[in-house]
Amino acid sequence: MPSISRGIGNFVERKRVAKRDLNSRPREEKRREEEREREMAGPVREVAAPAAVKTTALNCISLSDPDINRSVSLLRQACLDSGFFYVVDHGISQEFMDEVFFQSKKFFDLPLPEKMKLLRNEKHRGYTPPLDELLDPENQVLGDYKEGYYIGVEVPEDDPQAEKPFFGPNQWPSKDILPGWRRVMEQYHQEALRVSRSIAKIIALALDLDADFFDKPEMLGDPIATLRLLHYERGEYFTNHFCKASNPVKGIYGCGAHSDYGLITLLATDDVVGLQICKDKDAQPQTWEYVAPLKGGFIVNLGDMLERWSNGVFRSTLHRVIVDGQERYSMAYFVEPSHECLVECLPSCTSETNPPKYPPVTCAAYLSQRYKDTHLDLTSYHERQTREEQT
Ligand SMILES: O=C(O)CCC(=O)C(=O)O
Ligand SMILES: [Fe+2]
Repeated sequence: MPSISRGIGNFVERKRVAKRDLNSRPREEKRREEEREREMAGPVREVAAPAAVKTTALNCISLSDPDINRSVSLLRQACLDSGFFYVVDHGISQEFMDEVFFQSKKFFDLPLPEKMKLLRNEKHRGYTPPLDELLDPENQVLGDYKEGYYIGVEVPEDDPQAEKPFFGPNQWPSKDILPGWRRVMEQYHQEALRVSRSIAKIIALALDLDADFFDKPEMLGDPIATLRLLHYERGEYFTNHFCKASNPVKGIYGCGAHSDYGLITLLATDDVVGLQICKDKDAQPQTWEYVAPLKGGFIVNLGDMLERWSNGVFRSTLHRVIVDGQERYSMAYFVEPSHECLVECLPSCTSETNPPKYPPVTCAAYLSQRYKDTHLDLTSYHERQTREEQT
């Protein structure tokens, strides 16, 4: 298992190893070869769903708690311990959360060719099919089995901001197919941003900064905030012999081990257990613990940018998803600052004896590299389409 990359330099280095492999044998080709091998070997044994899995205890922060000192202390402790905590009383109603999940399911229920019409574009908006992403190349054979849908900040085509990476118009399923879908997703995006800003205030206080530290224009003024709908299928994919149940021994995961890239992630899940965290990414062997779903609440985790800002005091935590034969839906809301934001060690997190551990990096440059390293090159889809059209 890789230890998590500490600077962008290390990250690039680790991924370069994976890239070399991809270059010598294109991933699409490797994928087919693996499929053939699997067919020959017969179905992969399904890992039985754990009857009663042991889950880790996480601190729970209520956003309506009038005692801000208690919230700050709970959050600080969580950030030092696991980098994961629950957030409740966030002001998004259970009915609305249910509606977002319902709409998400409706999209993933569409036939694959329909979803492929909305394949993610170079701005990272739209549909990501299974195996589009490879988060942990050292331990995964093909890629993540989840499928997803990216929805970012809606920026019209003619807005000068649309020239920036990650900004531009979203891709929306046609109203005839999914009426009301866009409205629900846009509302959820806005609500999740509001919740994120409230959490960022508590994080700032926990780092001995002013409460509005992350509210500055270059921080969460014009953030790169991305909603990603996720679906972990239970069944089979590509061929009848190809089982998608996670099997760590064989390098099959719903979502491979990784840490998120930005400030924080707000994760909403259905009630199917599957998320695992590794509190100490440097320990060998690594210990993985399940996180229990919390109906109506968010599971919040810290991203790599916060680890960099805080000079490693608040750590981004390695996590992954094991799908044990049950279909699962989740929604991740990734909160990243504005494009030009320089992520560098905060004055409150360094001293003469504790110099900055990471070089400063702009948000857009850092994110672009991370997306490039983990997602399939879009040209491989175009090549496949051309091949299919020719045959
Ligand atoms: O689906 C989940 O529970 C986690 C997804 C995740 O970690 C991610 O998309 O970054
Ligand atoms: Fe994640």
